Amino acid sequence: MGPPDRLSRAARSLESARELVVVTGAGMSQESGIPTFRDAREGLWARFDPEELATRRAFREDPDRVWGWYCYRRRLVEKARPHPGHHALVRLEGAVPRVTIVTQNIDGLHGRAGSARVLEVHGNLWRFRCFERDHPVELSEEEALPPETEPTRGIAAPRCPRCGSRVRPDVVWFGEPLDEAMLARARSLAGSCDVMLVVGTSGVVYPAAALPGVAGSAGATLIEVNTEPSRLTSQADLFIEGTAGRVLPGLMDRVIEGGGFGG
Ligand code: BV8
Repeated sequence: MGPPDRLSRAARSLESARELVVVTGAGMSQESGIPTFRDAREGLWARFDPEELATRRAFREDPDRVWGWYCYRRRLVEKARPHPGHHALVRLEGAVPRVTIVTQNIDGLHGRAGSARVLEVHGNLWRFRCFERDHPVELSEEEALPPETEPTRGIAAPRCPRCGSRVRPDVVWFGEPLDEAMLARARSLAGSCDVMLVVGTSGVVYPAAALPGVAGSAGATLIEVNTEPSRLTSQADLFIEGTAGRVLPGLMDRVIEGGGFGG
């Protein structure tokens, strides 16, 4: 009998886990048809440099361009469906006592798949607030998803009914702080989990990219699933090469075979 393969080794760790934290990035949504930020450097997305557009400055200078970019992304997300990898993470909740997903993604796919505990540390592009005063704003379907236009053409951002300032997506832009309470919760979970699964993230963007280090320093087992090594791979106890949509169901099958809840 050869050494247990990586999936089986990872399954053994998950079976004995009491608290699992799953950190996900854009690679988790890639098989749902949403381009990652790295892919975004090519093709159509080349004109949309997220680090340039996902900022207060870009919105202040050209709100219609930034609003149009988010409308385009909402249309992509609206057409997207959770894939077997998202559903495998939901199934994990039946095999590990406490599972929390800490996602950098703003597409809401983990929630749509049925994951019970999701921390959207960078917000959600289906929620809205106004630019000047952060008033929460409810939009109609028509305003949130205007008719298909050229993704590069600007779309006039709606106005806040309370103060008249432009409406923006309720997401964390570069240079903006994450929600303090949510970040504190994510850090606390990272420090107390016994296994952290890191899926589909390049580990470039902070402070989210520091979470695996918090977990590893606190003695958690770090398992990474990615199509290629990332900036976090050197910290991982186990690196499983492959896509989220294929590796996670395979991992879950082995955990079920192993008999579910840790002893
Ligand atoms: C802040 C929402 C401070 C918007 C996003 C050190 C400490 C703190 C901050 C910094 C720091 N150093 C630099 C900073 C500034 C900055 C930062 O980290 N910059 C980077 C570029 C160096 N951080 C910030 O600005 C943060 N704010 O710290 O504020 C502060 C404090 C007080 C007061 C004022 C300010 C805010 C960061 C959040 C920015 N918002 N998203 C939007 O989406 O429009 S970030 C956005 O980009 C994503 O959310 C995500 O976080 C990041 C993209 O990374 P990934 O998700 O990893 O995606 P990527 O494409 O890079 O990689 C995909 C991976 O998947 C790859 O590894 C690939 O191999 C793999 N893959 C592909 N396909 C698959 C796959 N894997 C599996 N299966 C597949 N099928």
